[in-house]
Amino acid sequence: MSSAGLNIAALAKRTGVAADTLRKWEQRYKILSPTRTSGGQRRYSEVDVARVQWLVERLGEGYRIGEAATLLGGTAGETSRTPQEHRDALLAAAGAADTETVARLLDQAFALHPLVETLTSVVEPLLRRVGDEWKAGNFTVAQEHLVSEAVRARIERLLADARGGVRGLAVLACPPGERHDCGLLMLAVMLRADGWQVAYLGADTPLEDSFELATRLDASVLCLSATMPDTMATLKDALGRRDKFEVVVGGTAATAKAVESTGARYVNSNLASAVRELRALGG
Ligand code: B12
Repeated sequence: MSSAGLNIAALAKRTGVAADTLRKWEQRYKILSPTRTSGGQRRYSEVDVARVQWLVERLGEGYRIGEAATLLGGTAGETSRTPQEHRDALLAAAGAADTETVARLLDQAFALHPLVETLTSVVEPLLRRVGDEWKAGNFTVAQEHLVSEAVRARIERLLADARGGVRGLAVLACPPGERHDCGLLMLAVMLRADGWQVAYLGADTPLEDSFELATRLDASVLCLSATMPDTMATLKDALGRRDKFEVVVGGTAATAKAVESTGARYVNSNLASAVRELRALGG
């Protein structure tokens, strides 16, 4: 922080929160971390400004101050976490099997960073690191489940926030035998945020059922996700039919060559560009 910093009156002016209220928040919830001048006067930093502004936004959404302060983390300094720092803190909490901290850090990451950034810079690398740690024998299956279930629960909450469908309808499913659905769930949330109506069917869904539902709902697109090589083998045998909607395949086991040989469309796995490509298809 610059040695100058803001005094309480300046902080109040910047944030629109009365100085008395700021003092109360500081004492009761420990959400600010002022430094002191040589004369003992408090000086607030830009991080403090950001923390107060963040709290004001939460209050506007209907949170009570105590709840919002808890979400913020209580200990001053946490809001300055970058997405990478959030990811590392989450990995450490998973390593310690600390479910409460995993849930709180996830809430915080989604509250503080833009959606696409939280998904691509916090959640996705976190899940991949967890997979690496599991493969290396450093994480148990229980620790891996702890993270993937917490992530699913948090993202499902986002999906439940209904938005009006200004674009088309997308059906999303994992083919039979494919249980990895976190990536597809992320795509579903991004599509919903982009204005699509979304029918999310999730893991291990019979292909016939996905096609039938997409037809019945008059969907613009059916998105299928393949993580395991076996899933791509299943798809190779089952696609290649003509439907009124586009069939799009993505995921780590999907390659452009393999997907296009089935007659379906390959869409690159990067979330932001996938949303743009899908928009062009029928959004
Ligand atoms: C969580 C997890 C599980 C969970 C899944 C829970 C769930 N509901 O998803 C459970 C416990 C069920 C599981 C089981 C297994 N798993 Co697992 N798992 C993982 C882990 C740790 C994370 C997966 C994940 O969510 N990744 C993050 C997401 C965001 O990435 P993503 O899926 O690729 O999605 C992104 C893109 O690909 C894209 N995308 C995805 N789908 C689509 C679709 C479309 C249309 C588009 C446009 C884009 C798109 O969007 C996302 C964002 O960019 C990975 C590690 C890793 N490196 O991923 C291992 C991993 C995938 N698993 C693995 C294995 C081996 C297994 C098991 C065989 C283990 C076992 N012996 O039982 C089983 C198989 C289960 C099955 N039949 O499917 C291996 C796969 C190796 C391989 N390629 O063959 C991995 C890589 C672990 C490792 N390092 O070895 N697993």
